[in-house]
Amino acid sequence: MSLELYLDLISPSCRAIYIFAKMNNIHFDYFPMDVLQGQQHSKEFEAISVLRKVPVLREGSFILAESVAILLYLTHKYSTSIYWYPPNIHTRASIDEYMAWQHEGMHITMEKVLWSKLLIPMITGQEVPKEKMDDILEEVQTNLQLFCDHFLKDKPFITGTIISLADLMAVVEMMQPVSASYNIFLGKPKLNAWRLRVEETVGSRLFQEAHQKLLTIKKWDTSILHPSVREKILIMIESITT
Ligand SMILES: N[C@@H](CCC(=O)N[C@@H](CS)C(=O)NCC(=O)O)C(=O)O
Repeated sequence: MSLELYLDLISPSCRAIYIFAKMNNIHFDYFPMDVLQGQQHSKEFEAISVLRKVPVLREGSFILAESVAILLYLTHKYSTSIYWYPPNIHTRASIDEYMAWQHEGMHITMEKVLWSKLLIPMITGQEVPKEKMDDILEEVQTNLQLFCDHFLKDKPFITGTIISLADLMAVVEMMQPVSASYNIFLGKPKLNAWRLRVEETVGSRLFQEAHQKLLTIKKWDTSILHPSVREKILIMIESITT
């Protein structure tokens, strides 16, 4: 039974799964998706997942959404290296803790920078008002500080001396502002050293491959937006600017 992964590498959680599967030599059939073109709303994809979001895993009749669930499933099912999600109960709990925190503490915050600094101006031709931008960037700095103080501390990686699922999920999120020319690692030597360690462990080639679409998003042709995506964008603009 083949393993199918429906991913759009523009999405941080999809990049984490892509990198994880490649690093662990998990063979999968890759179904590249384009959420900015609304492919998640197609009849074919809706038949696979009514959630209409990526990532999605399909293995025969077994279908799984949600990146954390997918990563854990791959960890349990395939013989992945033990350090990704070690059996020690406290180490495992620390990884779970980060993965529970990251959706609000990291994903939403980092996504806001990508949208407000790059995508909204690209799509609407209008800059996000400076006060709103300042609020967003302040939230980013606060959450990065929380990440450093609570999760990373003075360790090379979140769980200690070796990479885990938590590091992988964190770094792909932090690349979102980078694609909007807001390098959150600048002026943060400890955080930057951690990022370089993660990138080196993943392998620069695979890291770049997984991030290529995101880092060239400036070339995206916004004149051909799917109507549902345009609608979502308006909701996003509203939530950022009001
Ligand atoms: N909590 C979900 C989030 C999934 C999600 O929001 N995916 C986004 C890409 S990052 C998506 O598919 N967006 C398309 C849409 O909302 O229409 C996970 O971690 O997998």
